[in-house]
Amino acid sequence: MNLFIFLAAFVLAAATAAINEVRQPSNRPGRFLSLPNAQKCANRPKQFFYRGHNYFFSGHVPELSGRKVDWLDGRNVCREYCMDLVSIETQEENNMIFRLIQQNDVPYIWTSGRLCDFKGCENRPDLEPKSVLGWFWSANREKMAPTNRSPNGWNYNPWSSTGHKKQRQPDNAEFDINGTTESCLSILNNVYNDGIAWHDVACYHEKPIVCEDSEELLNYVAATNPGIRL
Ligand SMILES: [Ca+2]
Ligand SMILES: [Ca+2]
Repeated sequence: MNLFIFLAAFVLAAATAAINEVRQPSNRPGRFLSLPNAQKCANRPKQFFYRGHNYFFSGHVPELSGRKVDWLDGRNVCREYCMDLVSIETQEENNMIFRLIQQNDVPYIWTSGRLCDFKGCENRPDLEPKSVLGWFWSANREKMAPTNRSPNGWNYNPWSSTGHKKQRQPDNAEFDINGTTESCLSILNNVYNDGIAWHDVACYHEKPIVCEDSEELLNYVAATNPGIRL
């Protein structure tokens, strides 16, 4: 029982922290992160597997194919399956996702990448300048490498060297057009004649998604559903 209370409090705290990420002026009001659905977690699509995590591309799941969602809805679709939008910590994982996009001619996908520009990110000199040091993976709240160089252990920088303004990404280009910040990380397939590459994009755009197992949500569902097979 104590474990349950601890886990419930933990998940609630994590959800509350994450809600701040989505309270953007351009977002619809009153939107929250979804909690996992134990049945969906047990039957989640397992399209491929890497370092202990299952993944799937929404275009390959009958009930999701053809569906495009904004960034928060993308997180929530994944979270109901005890997953989250993909977070890309290694070059090998990135190559795997790039290959998926290339082989299936996918125009773009959402990742869990997010700019720390919401409540709770203020007065953090370690996140400045935001365009270089302010990015993290929402799925596990892990900080990203500086955007202006190759991450440690990688031999290329996954951020595109061009975009709408013909500048390196992230460029926050949409802000100049309509005042919307480009706070979410999408992988675009040659949209700017730049191959498959990372771009900062405004979070309201609707895209297909790649989901990756969330250890936090799987552990929570395992602890609250004795005997469940995940
Ligand atoms: Ca990952
Ligand atoms: Ca951009």
